[in-house]
Amino acid sequence: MKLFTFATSPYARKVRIVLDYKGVAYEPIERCYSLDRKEDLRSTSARAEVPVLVLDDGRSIADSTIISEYLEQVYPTPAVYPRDAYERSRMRTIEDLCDRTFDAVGFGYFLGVLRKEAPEATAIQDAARDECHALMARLERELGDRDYFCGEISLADFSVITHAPLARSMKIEMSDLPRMRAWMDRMRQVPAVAADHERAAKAWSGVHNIAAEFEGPDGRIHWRDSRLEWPVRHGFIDLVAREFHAGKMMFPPKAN
Ligand SMILES: N[C@@H](CCC(=O)N[C@@H](CS)C(=O)NCC(=O)O)C(=O)O
Repeated sequence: MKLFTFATSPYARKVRIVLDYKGVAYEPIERCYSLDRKEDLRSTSARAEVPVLVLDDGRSIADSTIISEYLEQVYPTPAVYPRDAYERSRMRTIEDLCDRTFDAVGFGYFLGVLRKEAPEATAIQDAARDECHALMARLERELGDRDYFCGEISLADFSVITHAPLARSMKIEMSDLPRMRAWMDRMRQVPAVAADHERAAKAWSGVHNIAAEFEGPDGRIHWRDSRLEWPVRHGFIDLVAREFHAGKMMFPPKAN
């Protein structure tokens, strides 16, 4: 199997952790359509996003949640879905919180870093920091006194671990989050998570210019669904409008 992946993408990282945790062999292919405009990813994925899993017979599956569900069915052991139905729904809720909200908070934060000359630059970073802290507090409550979010280790843990370290990058005070701090240390002991951490840290250490990580050859940035909702919800609609009118936004291709 092949996996179209990108070292700093939380969605691609989640799927790589699942593959590694289950011991499934695959060939990783680094792609990011907005940055490299390579047609092989574009022709495999309707939304031109990573991750995409390409099976040995050429069929492909896009979207981290859908790929994880496929992997769980085809490679059931070790399981990454809880057996209990309610815990499984909690797992999906936590994954969704990461995919929709945590991801958008990180995107908003880095947009503020990238557009440092914009009048809203400080305010958007502050709003992201506030919401990141609120998300970490929510996860602290979800964790409770468990070792892992849903009892046994699951996709919920693999989703959160690709986002939670952002709190440290944003210099968020974590003294009121003792369970999350202990959980992060616990997760780093899992070999598939440690391998992911190493790959992501190596990729971020090579990022000397945040623009290179965001802007494609024509200066456009990939936007979609919740990444658009977040700055509008926080009142940064003028910043979004300026990006739009300056032709700096690109969206997933229209359905065909
Ligand atoms: N719902 C998708 C979201 C995937 C996604 O947004 N991937 C981003 C990377 S973090 C991407 O490929 N963006 C396209 C681009 O930047 O060209 C999933 O869960 O896999």
